[in-house]
Amino acid sequence: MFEILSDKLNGIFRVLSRRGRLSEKDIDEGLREIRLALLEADVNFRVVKDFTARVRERSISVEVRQSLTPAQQIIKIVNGELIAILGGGQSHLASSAHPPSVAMLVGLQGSGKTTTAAKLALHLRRSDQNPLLVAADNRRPAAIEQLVTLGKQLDIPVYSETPSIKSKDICTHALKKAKELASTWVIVDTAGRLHIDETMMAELAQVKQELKPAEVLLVVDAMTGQDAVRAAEEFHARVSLTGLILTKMDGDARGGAALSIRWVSGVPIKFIGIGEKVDAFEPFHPDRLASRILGMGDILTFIEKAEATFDQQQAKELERKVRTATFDLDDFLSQLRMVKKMGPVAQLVEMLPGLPQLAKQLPEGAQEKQLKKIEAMILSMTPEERHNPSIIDGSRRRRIVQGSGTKPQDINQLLNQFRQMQKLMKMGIKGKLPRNIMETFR
Ligand SMILES: Nc1nc2c(ncn2[C@@H]2O[C@H](COP(=O)(O)OP(=O)(O)O)[C@@H](O)[C@H]2O)c(=O)[nH]1
Ligand SMILES: [Mg+2]
Repeated sequence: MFEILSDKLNGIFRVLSRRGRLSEKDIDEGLREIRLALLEADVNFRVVKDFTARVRERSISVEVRQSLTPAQQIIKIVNGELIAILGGGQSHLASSAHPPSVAMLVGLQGSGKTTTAAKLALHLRRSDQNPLLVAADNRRPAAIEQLVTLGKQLDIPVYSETPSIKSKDICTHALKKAKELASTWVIVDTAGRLHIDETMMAELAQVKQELKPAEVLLVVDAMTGQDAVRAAEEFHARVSLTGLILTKMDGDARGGAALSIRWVSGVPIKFIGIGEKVDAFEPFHPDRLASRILGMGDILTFIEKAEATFDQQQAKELERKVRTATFDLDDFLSQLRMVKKMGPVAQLVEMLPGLPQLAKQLPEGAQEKQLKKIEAMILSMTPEERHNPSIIDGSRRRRIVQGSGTKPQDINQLLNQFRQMQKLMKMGIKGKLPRNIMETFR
């Protein structure tokens, strides 16, 4: 899930970051593409509209556009707003003051209710709770059987009765059983339908009244897109939900349900199901999903590291040199060192979107080696050579080769690259220049 959206967003950010300073028009163009990417991912149009309006409002500010890294600022804003539409922080399970706490699972048939009941019970037991599962889905004998089997497998008790008993009564008896077993949690698997209908809702309301649950959790299949979002709205209107569990997040759907459901329904996502196995289940973290969608490995950590390392004043000075084409090999060297200060290059590259593939093509440690070589060559030059490399002739080159333990080709390559950089600077293509040496890796 999310791969397509992730790729699209990364492409958009890559284009933006190549552009240096951003005009209002650049930002609007980027936003238009973000809007399209979200709509293609089946995100609810109201969510898309609100999201892009908020990102625009924050991105358009002069501080962002005039900053040294406008594209990265925008990625940060997008990340923040994604987290916001996903609910902000983590939403924990609520328990009642006196045990047992009851979690009632509701949802359409096939959404993954029964499987999720077992997953939740296992999750609770792993947090030192004592759960009891209740098979209140009396519509299909097979559903009772399914829960009993899962309970046996996990060694978690399951309360069940013959299907002829009303669900409300099964629940009454189950609560008694929970007292006997000193259960701290009771997890109730209720009957679903293929479609939302009046009988089901009335029955759920009755069961809810009986159980007085701490949690009414709607289990929805994330693969069903906007249908899942509508289901959340309707269930919430009828039985007033306390949380959502999104199942089948391991599927290859476009991710629109996950990205819309919290914002549209107002109900927090508490857990996600990520596979058929009973332990394929985890608490939902908006921030983790957002950074997964932005496909950034850990780009935020990278941005923070970069901000801490690249002194703003230094960067301004550098820009002045670029503008006046007085950037020399000494400046080049200090750029190189800033990059090195940030940590192993391979690790940095890992954190950048799109770059890991490129890094894989290089043998391990190759980038560091390359950087060390460049550093050695520049250090073997005299200050005059560094400031004005055009004076480097055959005999000077021999001296540098010996001093740095490199080959004449290496020096030629470095000087050629540097000449090209200078040429660009002289042409004054402002904003299109690599802002730091990392960009020469792009
Ligand atoms: N891939 C995947 N399959 C799931 C997940 N949760 C449930 N399923 C499958 O969805 C199907 C329906 O699940 P079930 O629990 O019987 O749904 P119910 O009718 O709502 O009780 C089963 O084949 C489950 O194995 C999940 O998170 N990922
Ligand atoms: Mg079921």
